[in-house]
Amino acid sequence: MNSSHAPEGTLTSTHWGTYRVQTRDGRVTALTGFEKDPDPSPIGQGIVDVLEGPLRIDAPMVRRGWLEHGPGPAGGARGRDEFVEVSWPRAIELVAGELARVRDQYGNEAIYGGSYGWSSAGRFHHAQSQLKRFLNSIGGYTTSVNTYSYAAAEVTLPYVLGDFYSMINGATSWDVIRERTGLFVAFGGVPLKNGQVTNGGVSRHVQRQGLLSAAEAGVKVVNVSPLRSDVLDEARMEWCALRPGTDVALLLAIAYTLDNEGLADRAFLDRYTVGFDRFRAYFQGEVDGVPKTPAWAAGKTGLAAERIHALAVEMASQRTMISVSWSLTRQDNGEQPYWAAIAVAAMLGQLGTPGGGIGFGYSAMNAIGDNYRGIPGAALPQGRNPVEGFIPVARISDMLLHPGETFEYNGMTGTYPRIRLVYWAGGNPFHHHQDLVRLREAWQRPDTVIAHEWCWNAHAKHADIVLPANTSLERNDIALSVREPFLIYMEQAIESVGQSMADYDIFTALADALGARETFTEGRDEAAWLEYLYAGTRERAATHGVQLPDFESLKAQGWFEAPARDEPQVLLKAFRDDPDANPLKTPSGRIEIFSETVAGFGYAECPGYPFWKDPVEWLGAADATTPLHLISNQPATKLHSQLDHGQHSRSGKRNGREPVVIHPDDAAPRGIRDGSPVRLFNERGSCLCTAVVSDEVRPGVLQVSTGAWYDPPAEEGTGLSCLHGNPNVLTRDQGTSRLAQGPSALSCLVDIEAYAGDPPPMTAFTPPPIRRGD
Ligand SMILES: Nc1nc2c(c(=O)[nH]1)N[C@H]1C(S)=C(S)[C@@H](COP(=O)(O)OP(=O)(O)OC[C@H]3O[C@@H](n4cnc5c(=O)[nH]c(N)nc54)[C@H](O)[C@@H]3O)O[C@H]1N2
Ligand SMILES: Nc1nc2c(c(=O)[nH]1)N[C@H]1C(S)=C(S)[C@@H](COP(=O)(O)OP(=O)(O)OC[C@H]3O[C@@H](n4cnc5c(=O)[nH]c(N)nc54)[C@H](O)[C@@H]3O)O[C@H]1N2
Ligand SMILES: [Mo]
Repeated sequence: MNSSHAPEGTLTSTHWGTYRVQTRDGRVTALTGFEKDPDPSPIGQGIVDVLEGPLRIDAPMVRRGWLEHGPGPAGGARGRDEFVEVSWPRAIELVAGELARVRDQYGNEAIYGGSYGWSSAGRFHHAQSQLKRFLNSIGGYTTSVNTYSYAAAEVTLPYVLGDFYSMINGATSWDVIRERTGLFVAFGGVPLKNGQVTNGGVSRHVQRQGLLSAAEAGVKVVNVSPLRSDVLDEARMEWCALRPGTDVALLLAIAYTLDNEGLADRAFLDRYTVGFDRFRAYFQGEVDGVPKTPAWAAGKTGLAAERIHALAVEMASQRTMISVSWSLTRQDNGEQPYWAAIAVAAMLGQLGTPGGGIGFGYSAMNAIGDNYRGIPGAALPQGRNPVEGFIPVARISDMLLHPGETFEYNGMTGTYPRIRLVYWAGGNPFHHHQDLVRLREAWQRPDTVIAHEWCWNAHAKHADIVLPANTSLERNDIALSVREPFLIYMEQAIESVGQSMADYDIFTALADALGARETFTEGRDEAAWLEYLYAGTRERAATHGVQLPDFESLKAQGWFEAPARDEPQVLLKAFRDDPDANPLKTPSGRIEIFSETVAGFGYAECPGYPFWKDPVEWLGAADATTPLHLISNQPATKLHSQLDHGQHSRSGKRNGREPVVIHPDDAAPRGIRDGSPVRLFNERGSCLCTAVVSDEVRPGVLQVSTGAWYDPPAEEGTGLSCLHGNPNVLTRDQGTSRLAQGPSALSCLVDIEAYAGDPPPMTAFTPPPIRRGD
């Protein structure tokens, strides 16, 4: 071995890539791409300039009003008060005391520990698992179910295809698409910006190469999206710029065309599906008197009827892969687009063939379509939660504002508990939730809000007690994702910044104070847990035919690469080969184009087959007050709100604010020019942005990436709810439907105007007022 060529720096893993950490004098100077990654993401570098500095939370902090008056509803002070620095022993005493008070007076269900969010990569220090394990060790908590990413699919696909996660992870490999696919119809595109990320840690970025090599091999890509940039121009792309939220209408008209022109594969439908005739009766107009013709769909989608007809015929004439982006589920009636796409794929009869059928979100993450034998890793055991109550994750404001009221979800009726204490570690509700003005009001209701954070974002600013967490550069960990080829030993690169601590050590101190230390730690420290989790991972890997090195060898090498699959992956191949031997996990074992179970729930908006209902907010309902549709999609320069304060994300802003992309036809009549400060608004809220005038959006559509740190003005009367450009002050806080109650952020109407005068200064990147040294 020639050690002079060994790469410099310890390895770290993040959701956006694996990097070598360069340090000098105990400080991080750069994150350079892992030598095994052909296409490293620049997002990683974003942490370097913010690891230390004014926005790093360097000590435990308590909101002054809480410290002086004790727990109780905050009446608007949460998010406005100053903070007081306290010592760690005092912070632990306050938090443990408050947990004990709430538990003893109101029971564990009064503690909300759903704590949704992505946190950082690393199996052991996964903040949400740490929190849940801790809360279970003291008697449990009210939890949340499903995700913000695709709740509607998580609930619906088990009824239609028997499962959702195996459908994502089982996506047909890019290699197969390159060789076998003729037409790739991408609803929501193949956005490479998103392929920078995989949850659990990316090691080798493959999306760019996957897409471009398919295009070079002759695969034609149709980008069905309001945004041209959802597919690289180089990728032989045809842009089909439909109105947002109308994919179901388009798919119904494709189904109608296939059926009426004798292009539907009846043999496939008979053998592999149930309920097609119920669906057929609907799209033929027998149920509501409205045949779902291309002309009908033209009125919904804004696409020409001829174009819709031609697309259907083109899809039936060759090997066609339908890709449906996850964004389609985060809208009003977000249960329906996947169901409709599955029905069309079934009519084409290509499910389970190499290069044909369906894929759930190519490039939604890096790992979709890769070709590795995933390593099924052991995770931190969370223990048992004796509290049975839960909420659908995006119903948090409803829960806080309407305790005791009922909600419908997936065929059952639940009751919102009365929450006294909210405990969050590893997520940012003031990033991810819709209608932040409403959330901010709801956030005043509990007695106490506790947050573990490492930076002064809106989530930290809206807590009563803020406990300073380490970043993953200040801890040892193991990263692996079942969807990625490398297992990484994440070696601590620097000492803890300020008084920050690992979430694990914070919870250990709290568990100790509450008499649960042994239950929480099982006598292990970080090193012992890593050995324990690695041993479990090694055992599991062996049962999957992957031999992992021993722990010391892994630490020495830094990484382990899982072998590629023997055969490239083809989604639903086993089912197609033999549906009797390999039935789906649906009641019938077949694809349920009509689901008796869902129909049995009696939800008018989900009759049990793919169904169109006009959304509440879409261009079909645009009027003089809200004429435009706002798309708030994933940001290219970061993951959600993480590292928004770092240099890389800031370099993507315009005049320091979040850009809004607007079509020239919408900009001109409003006197908006490229670079103009603008105000976006609707009845829920308003925010400042900087205009980027471009024809890469469809007319009538605005695009603002998510992730700009929420920045409510300190003063009343500015007419603004956010000074920075967080689109979630505009989005609607409404469940997708009663079936999944998922978030419906992408169904949102707004208006925009040029902002007259000097915009007020931003405060998102200023820490709150802090009183030190009491
Ligand atoms: N309008 C709109 N809204 C959306 C979406 C959309 O498309 N449009 N998308 C939704 C989707 S898909 C998602 S997944 C959500 C994402 O929402 P979140 O996952 O909540 O967003 P993040 O910004 O990743 O939040 C992670 C937080 O964890 C903190 N953190 C990082 N490492 C650690 C650690 O080690 N310990 C602790 N204690 N904290 C840590 C970070 O500082 C950050 O504040 O947003 C949703 N919101
Ligand atoms: N860089 C980066 N990558 C990420 C993330 C990130 O924050 N940053 N987040 C990760 C997470 S948590 C998730 S869940 C995935 C999400 O993956 P996606 O849901 O696929 O991501 P989005 O960017 O929200 O949406 C993809 C595209 O869908 C288009 N679109 C929006 N509405 C409609 C519609 O009604 N119809 C059609 N046909 N198209 C529409 C938008 O133009 C958008 O660019 O991304 C992951 N990858
Ligand atoms: Mo997500």
